[in-house]
Amino acid sequence: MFLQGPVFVLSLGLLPFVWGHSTHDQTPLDFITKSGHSDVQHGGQNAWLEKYGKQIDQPFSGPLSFSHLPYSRCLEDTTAEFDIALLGMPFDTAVTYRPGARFGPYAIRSGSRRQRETRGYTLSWRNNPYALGSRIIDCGDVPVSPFDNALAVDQMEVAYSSLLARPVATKGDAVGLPVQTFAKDGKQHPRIVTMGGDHTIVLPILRALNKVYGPVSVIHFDAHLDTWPAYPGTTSDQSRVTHGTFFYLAHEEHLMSNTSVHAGIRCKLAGIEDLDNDQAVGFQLISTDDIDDLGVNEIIRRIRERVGDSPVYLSLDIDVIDPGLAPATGTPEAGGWTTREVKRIIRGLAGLNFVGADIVEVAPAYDNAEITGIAAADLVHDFLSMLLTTEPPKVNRVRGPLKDEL
Ligand SMILES: [Mn+2]
Repeated sequence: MFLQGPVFVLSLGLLPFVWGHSTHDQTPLDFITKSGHSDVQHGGQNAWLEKYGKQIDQPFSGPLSFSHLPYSRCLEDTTAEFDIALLGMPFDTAVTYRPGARFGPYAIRSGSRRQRETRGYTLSWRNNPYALGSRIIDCGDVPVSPFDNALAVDQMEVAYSSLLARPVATKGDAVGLPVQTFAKDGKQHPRIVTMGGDHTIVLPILRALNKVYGPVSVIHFDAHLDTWPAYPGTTSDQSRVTHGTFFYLAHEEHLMSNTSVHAGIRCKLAGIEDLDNDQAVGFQLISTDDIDDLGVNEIIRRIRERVGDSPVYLSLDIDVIDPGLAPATGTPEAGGWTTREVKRIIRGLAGLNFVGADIVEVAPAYDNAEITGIAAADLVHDFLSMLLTTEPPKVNRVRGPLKDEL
């Protein structure tokens, strides 16, 4: 045996103490049992089930999926059925400043813990996106390489393409959605709400969407243009692929139609020539200050007019929101929109021909009290209502009982 002479003797010497200590530890349990705090007659293997019922997940407990939704590793589980998939892309190795957005999917899921399917009705939308007949599940995260960006970008494209190619769980006309599709194959395809990840993830997403839909318009909420051709000092093809250049590359590859729009821009520029380049890439620009001069409704009108009836992809960089309200991001810019303003604009976009959406650049290492993760999770809830309704909700004037409204 492995017990050697001196050790064995020492162990025997300790035995009475260990035994006595152990017996003493049982005493509190015996006391609880006898005094009725623990139910002895329900001591069998189903004691919990018989006495308390289901093992429910509370807001602060249970495994982590977005809003406690059904979770499936959809890339390997080809039987998973969905109309909308939540998908994490934990990629952050193409940033120009703070890294950390690889933890974004985790932070958004964590920020969603007080949300759930059975409590998803909002006054602002007047609906619960989980109760509209479409199947929404969390498809987990794409296993992206943190060591090789070319490999990671390919992994994200292949993953996105795989899920786009799955059949929808529910036909659109069964849940009041348009049956018209912009897909080249004439079929309805699932829609994916991607949780980033740094903004580079949009390049493989647009590549995947292009194969199914052709070029799409992009509605881009961001403090930054992300249309720059390259960063100073760039010396290789791979180093052109960054979270500030992916739209330029997408334009080079003809992945976008020339009808895209930025909203919330306020970053510093090299000069006016950046805006000339931005226009050439295909974007109109709504600045952060425009919300004061134009108002929310005019911003909504301009976005809708710009993208029209084209297939639309929505990409939201959390840094569009003021860093006071969403500090956990890679390249914060002071003086942004409030979370409430962004949510109101998003409500005004319902009914456009959305083929997918994302929220990116959540980097929770820089967060305080989960403020950014909670804001991002709430915006994802808005995305779901936006994707599943055919027009913006009417102006909200709910006060007390709804009788007057009905
Ligand atoms: Mn940005």
